Amino acid sequence: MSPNASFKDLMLPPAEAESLKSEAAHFPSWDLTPTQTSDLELLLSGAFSPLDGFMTRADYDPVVDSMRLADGSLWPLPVVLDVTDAFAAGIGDHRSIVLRDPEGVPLAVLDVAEVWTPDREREARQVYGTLESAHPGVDVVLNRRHPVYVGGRLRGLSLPIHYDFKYLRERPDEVRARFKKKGWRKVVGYHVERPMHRAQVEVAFRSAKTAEAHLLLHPAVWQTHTGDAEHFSRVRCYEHAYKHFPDQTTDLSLVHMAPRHAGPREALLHAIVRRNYGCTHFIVGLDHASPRQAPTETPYYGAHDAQALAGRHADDLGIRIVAAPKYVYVQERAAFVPLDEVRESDTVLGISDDEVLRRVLHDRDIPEWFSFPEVVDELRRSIRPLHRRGFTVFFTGLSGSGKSTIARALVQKFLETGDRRVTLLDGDIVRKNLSSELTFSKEHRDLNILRIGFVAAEITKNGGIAICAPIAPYTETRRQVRRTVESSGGGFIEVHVATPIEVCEQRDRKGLYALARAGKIKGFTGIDDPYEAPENAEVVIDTSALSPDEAAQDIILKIESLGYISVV
Ligand code: PPS
Repeated sequence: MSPNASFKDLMLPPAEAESLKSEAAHFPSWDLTPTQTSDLELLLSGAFSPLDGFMTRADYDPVVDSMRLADGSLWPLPVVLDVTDAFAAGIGDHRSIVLRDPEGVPLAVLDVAEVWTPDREREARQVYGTLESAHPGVDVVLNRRHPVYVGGRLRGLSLPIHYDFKYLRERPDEVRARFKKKGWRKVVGYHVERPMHRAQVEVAFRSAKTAEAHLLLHPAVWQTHTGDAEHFSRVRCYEHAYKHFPDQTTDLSLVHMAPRHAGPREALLHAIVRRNYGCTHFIVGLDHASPRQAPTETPYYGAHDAQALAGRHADDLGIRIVAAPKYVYVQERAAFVPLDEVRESDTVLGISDDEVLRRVLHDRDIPEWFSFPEVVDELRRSIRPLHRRGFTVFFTGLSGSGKSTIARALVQKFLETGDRRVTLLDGDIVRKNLSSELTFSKEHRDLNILRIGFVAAEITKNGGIAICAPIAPYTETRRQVRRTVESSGGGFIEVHVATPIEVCEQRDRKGLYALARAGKIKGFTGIDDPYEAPENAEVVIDTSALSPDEAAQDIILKIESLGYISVV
């Protein structure tokens, strides 16, 4: 495949798609994850052209090591279909599998060329330059992907269906056709995945002017869950920002593309996608696609790395790179100015994305020099301040550690203030109702905790307080619950009730430790079953030193310090 290979989508003509659909009913069927659905859409629509399917090792290995496909053309990141061991084993002699969306609609047939177990550590190290799980891209590769990859060509049956902002979602061939119709021969693409304020508008507008090109504002969108309010708000912000551009020379369109957090390599991918959408130029800013390291907020990659890498591959990309400087606001000039044009006497003002969010969350002022009033109103309308959001207090600790007692005290205290609905999901109560058929095997304990997490996330999403008090002995499962709750838009406060086992055993309120010691209960947590203590719990409590009332007060203080309880 040559870098300038002509653009091609992977959709079958309708009649062929219909007949393949009936045949596919007998193929092994894989339900795509949201990220896989997003990749599939980019592959089928031709946005990932020249790729013609999910990668086999022949492409994957050189892409991971040196950003080249098997034929030597430039491709910066793996595009893989990860599946479970069980599914991989079930493929057996089948030569094709069918890929479905969450509702079971068949979207494509993958003609299987290879099934293999990748070295995901190598992938993370080569692609992201680190093995730190705190890096969000590394976390996906190491902890969230299934262990087996399936590679092969795709035959597209139907593109994923979106019900939101249909008028802004376009395939590459549609955008190309519009450029042609309008006579736009030079178009600079602008990738954006955060709300656009005045500085981003300056970057896009001035870059287009520098390149003497038309401008395609091309935000990448994805939804973390159904009803993700931030997604809708972000797109409405783009619509507001778009009105500030000259409409004769600027277009707005959305591309469904989940972030990969891969910094410089991802900048190349963003450029290739825009090439396939018909752009001739692409804007690469400082810190392009670079995730930030907590708690310092410093980017993982060098500020100029993405521009430098894109510059080195300019001939291979098939699209010209416009390296955009950072624009800052200079108070004396009441204007945005490239950072390298700032004089020593200038007063430079800036507000980081995190600071904007903090101000919205805490109902604080956002000045007009920074953003457009409509954009700020939109953010305020859709991002609820923390003190009006829901949250989950998740207790974890040994049996008899005091979780339930403190949880009950906390419920009473929240009910006293009465500003949010409170639901208690106590270990014992859940076991009697939601999880009555489950045992205490690792698998069933995990299932139990994930169910609690699911219910807690729903309560939190709707502005309530969920108080959970299971043993929850496994770190990874607790982490999954945290992710589910946090992605529902609310807070997650983990409370480790770290009462020593000797104290729990001495109390032995239910007589279970005695039974476990006598071997009458097998697999009892802390006796002959593991408890993995949390390392980063928001609150740690030892009830041998604190009364339930004091413990509940400590938790309330922590929740207050996080902003979920406020004087405003
Ligand atoms: S888990 O591991 O999170 O799914 O456990 P959980 O749902 O919280 O249930 C814990 C309560 O079940 C009782 N029980 C046991 N606990 C631990 N191990 C074994 N094998 C076991 N068998 C029964 C015990 O009363 C726990 O209640 P608490 O309130 O924690 O004392």
